[in-house]
Amino acid sequence: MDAFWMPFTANRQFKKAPRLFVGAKDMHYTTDDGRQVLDGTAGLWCVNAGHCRPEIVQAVQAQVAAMDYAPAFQMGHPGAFELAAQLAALLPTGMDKVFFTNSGSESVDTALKVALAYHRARGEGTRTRFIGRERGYHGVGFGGISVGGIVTNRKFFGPMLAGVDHLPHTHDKAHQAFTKGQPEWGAHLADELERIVTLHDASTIAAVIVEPVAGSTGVLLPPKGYLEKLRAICDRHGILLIFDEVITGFGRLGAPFATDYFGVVPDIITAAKGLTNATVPMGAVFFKNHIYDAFMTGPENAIELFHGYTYSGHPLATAAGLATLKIYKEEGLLTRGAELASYWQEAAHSLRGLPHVIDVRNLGLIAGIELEPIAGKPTARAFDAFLRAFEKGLLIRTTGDIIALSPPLIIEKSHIDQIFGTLAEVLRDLP
Ligand code: PXG
Repeated sequence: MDAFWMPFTANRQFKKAPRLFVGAKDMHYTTDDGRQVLDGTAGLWCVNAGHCRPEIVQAVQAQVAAMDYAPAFQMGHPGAFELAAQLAALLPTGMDKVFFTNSGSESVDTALKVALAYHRARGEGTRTRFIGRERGYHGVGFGGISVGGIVTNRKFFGPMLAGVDHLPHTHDKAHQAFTKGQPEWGAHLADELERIVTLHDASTIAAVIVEPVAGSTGVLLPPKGYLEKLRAICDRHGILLIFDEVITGFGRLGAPFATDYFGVVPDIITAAKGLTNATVPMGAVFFKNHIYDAFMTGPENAIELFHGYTYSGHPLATAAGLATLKIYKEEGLLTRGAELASYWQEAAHSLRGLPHVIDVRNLGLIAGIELEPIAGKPTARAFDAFLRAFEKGLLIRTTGDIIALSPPLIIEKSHIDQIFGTLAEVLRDLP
């Protein structure tokens, strides 16, 4: 156990009592001691079509046998063009340009870099600031932690990107606790962007980046009208709006993307996770056409964007992506969440009134259950709940003292009953 330095994990605690998965199928994991564990989190918000789908497995197997790798720079392979075209068809009108990365963190860095270069290409090179949001999570690259707003992800890592400012987060239990769906209260928090613009001047600001629904930080929902206001303020000041849809993309809210769900169209969308059903690592950034077009000037033999990864559009990832999109389409998974959302909502809110529960929030197939922290021991109570749920055959995810749930989109009502039934038992037993 010693050699592997595990990510975002209490290494010493884990290695004393390891929890290992060795198999997965549809809604379940198999542990190394042969137990079935219901996946309440789609892995880490990513296995949207359920585990080990044969069509995806076969597509990856066929691709690795036919061509393992093709150079990503100055060469191509058909799968990357085909996947980009199919993604463009899923995206809002006028957003047809797709850049491939290998993770959400890389997608965020790509989006931020393109935002800077875009303004520069248009002769507005003074636009170098980014505006993120408190409690935002945009991965772990230096760009992502700079615009992110989770203190533990930032404080150890020096000064980060210069010139970043943050909006306030939108969560306020006094006004919003136990709201079903989007809170009524809080749209005015978007007006803080206007204040920040006045402080720095619009001519210095490149882009605003937010998660339409903040996931990692404990399921924080946008108040009604909030995203619309951000869009309007960005438009007024020529600022690009980036939606980080690494979690909300690919059906999580019951619509293909959060932009569809909320009816607010950003200039750039970052994605990863559900893109390949997590079978092969892959991220993507989607751009409105005018952003791409701004780069397509100068001599035709000149490289337009000095950015990219060895594995941008990797053949195994594109094969997995194409097979995944086919399943999403054939099984209607990108809108399935809408059919189950009200059942999911009522099941989640049935936990209200159980010991330690101080808030329940939900949207699409996401739920957050916030527990009262043990005095002086933040995160301990939720982690205890995580261990107890795992013992009872349920995988949940905790962040701080918040339980986050985001099951595969193939979930059935009986699984929903099992998730919240098990959680109710866990909460009743929790000290
Ligand atoms: N943006 C958002 C909105 C994310 O949620 C990333 C970027 C970074 O993606 P990569 O692929 O670089 O990890 C994420 C990742 C959790 C959890 O349990 C969430 C993420 C990753 C791991 C755990 O909340 N989100």
